Amino acid sequence: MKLFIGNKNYSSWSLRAWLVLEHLNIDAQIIPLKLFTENFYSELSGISATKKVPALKDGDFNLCESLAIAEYINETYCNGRGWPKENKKRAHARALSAEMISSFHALRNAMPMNIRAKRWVNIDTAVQKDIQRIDAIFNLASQQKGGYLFGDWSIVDAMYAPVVLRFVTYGVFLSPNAQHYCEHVMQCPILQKWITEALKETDIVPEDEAGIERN
Ligand SMILES: N[C@@H](CCC(=O)N[C@@H](CS)C(=O)NCC(=O)O)C(=O)O
Repeated sequence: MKLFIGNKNYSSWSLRAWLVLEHLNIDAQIIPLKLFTENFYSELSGISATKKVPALKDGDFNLCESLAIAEYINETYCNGRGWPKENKKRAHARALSAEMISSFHALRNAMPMNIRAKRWVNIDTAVQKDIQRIDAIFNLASQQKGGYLFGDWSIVDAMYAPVVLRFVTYGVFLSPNAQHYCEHVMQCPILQKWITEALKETDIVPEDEAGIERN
């Protein structure tokens, strides 16, 4: 199996799919591609219908879209252990994952994932609204044992991990419980492995460079 990903510093959707494979212990060859280059689009031709990453190749089966990749891995190789066991928690985790895909455009536009940067950006009303909603979601972890949104790690935590990284990059202030969730996510050795590799990258994607430097 092969997973095509973008630059680790910038590619939030790639990170989500990669985290799912790593947390669920699924072996795959990782193919790194440099975002927006000619080679990126030619490598993805015939593999990713959207010409975007992440893209999965499993034998002759090709799949794009991070959440679909997570579901495919979960069903095909993990016997469902990627989601919470309890059906209402599982439904809630799926709803929050769908919300991640469909929402938070203001936050995502204002604060692109940029792991190696430390910046300030203008937080307007729309971005503040997104932060407040995500803060409420992150508070869910405080009602569970295990540190993740539904206790043990599940796919929904992969969906929100890039947001945690954005909050670190842009120094966003959160409620104590939401901050505690972020710290728990940041301590995960799997995420730290991605961060370490992201910090070694030197390519710059100008459209994902936002804000002014902070200490
Ligand atoms: N909804 C898609 C989004 C994928 C996406 O936007 N990927 C970006 C990189 S993070 C990409 O490949 N961009 C290349 C392009 O837009 O040409 C998913 O969940 O996988």
